[in-house]
Amino acid sequence: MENCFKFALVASLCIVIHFAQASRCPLSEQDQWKEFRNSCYFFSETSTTWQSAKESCEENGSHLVDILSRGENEFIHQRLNTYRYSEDYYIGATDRQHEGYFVWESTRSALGYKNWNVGEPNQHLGTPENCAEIKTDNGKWNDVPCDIVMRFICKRPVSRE
Ligand SMILES: [Ca+2]
Ligand SMILES: [Ca+2]
Repeated sequence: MENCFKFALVASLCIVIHFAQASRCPLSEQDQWKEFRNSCYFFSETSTTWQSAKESCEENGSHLVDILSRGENEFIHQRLNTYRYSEDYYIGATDRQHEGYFVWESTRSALGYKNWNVGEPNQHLGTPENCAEIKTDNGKWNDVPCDIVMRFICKRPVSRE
């Protein structure tokens, strides 16, 4: 009986270690975290405003995603397609501070790589559009009102252990 207990203990320890090594991103019940090039990405299943999305990312030790390269944008676009979900997702770009001057919220740095949709950002019809989304259909970005409710993407570095 005692040996049996020891075996169970070792076996469960192995499983814990296996998962710790297999995943450098947080584990979650619905498996929303995905790894790409030393970063972890969280694809929300709930919808909210841009500000609330930002806070939700920060509670997870992450920030609203900043997209710094074409490869990164393609990774995100592909993931959105695998969800076969038509809603667009908030990203971390905003021109809340200076109209027409978009920065990544997490670093306050100007956008380097950009992937705006044709005619965007357009501050549509003069309505304040100070937050940005990535479109699920083509992976392009669009400025939208910050109080629209939609899904969102967070990003953080992978764990180093
Ligand atoms: Ca704007
Ligand atoms: Ca727009």
